[in-house]
Amino acid sequence: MATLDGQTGRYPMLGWQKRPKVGLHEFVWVARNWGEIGFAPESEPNLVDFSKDGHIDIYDLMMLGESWWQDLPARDAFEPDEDFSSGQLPSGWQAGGDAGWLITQHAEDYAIRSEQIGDSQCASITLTRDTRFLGRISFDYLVSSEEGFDGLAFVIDGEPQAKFSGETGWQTCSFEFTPGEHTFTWSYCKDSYWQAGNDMGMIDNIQFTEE
Ligand SMILES: [Ca+2]
Ligand SMILES: [Ca+2]
Repeated sequence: MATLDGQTGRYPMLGWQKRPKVGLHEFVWVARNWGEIGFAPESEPNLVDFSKDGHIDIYDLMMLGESWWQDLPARDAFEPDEDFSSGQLPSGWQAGGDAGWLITQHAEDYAIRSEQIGDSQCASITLTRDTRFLGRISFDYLVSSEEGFDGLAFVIDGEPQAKFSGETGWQTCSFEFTPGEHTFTWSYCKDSYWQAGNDMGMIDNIQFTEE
């Protein structure tokens, strides 16, 4: 079996350069047929991994193998599609409403948080994704707000999916979507009076998986 490229810290890659995100069944097929596919150690190394661009490389296969070993669902081994680890708001995220969202640090990690807003205002951020599969979006959120009155709403294509309010601590949630283009919006909104806690919402680790 090929080994990791220790000099660059990058990983060799297996084909499918121009494909959209590869489904789990294809991923499993490649893993099962690993020995027959062939692998050129001198081939172009690739920085990005399966969860980010649909390419399957040896690192992804190692993670898949680990997940099998632990008898866990394979997708638990995937990395998030967006974890804000660059420390900058990634392109494609559109601010809206009365204010937007900003990169913020929590512990030794980056996430995004709603900008400070006044009463009766909303800070919103939207991500658009064209997906070719029936899927599920999951993300981590933290809300610190006046419970029941101010909070974070998650909306898909204008349809509210959930509202989180009060002191939530970090939680994870997930929602289904159909194939096609969708807008995913996170809005921290306040009613006309009062505030509590840190008065904001945070999100992190956005992940798209095929159902
Ligand atoms: Ca993060
Ligand atoms: Ca309020």
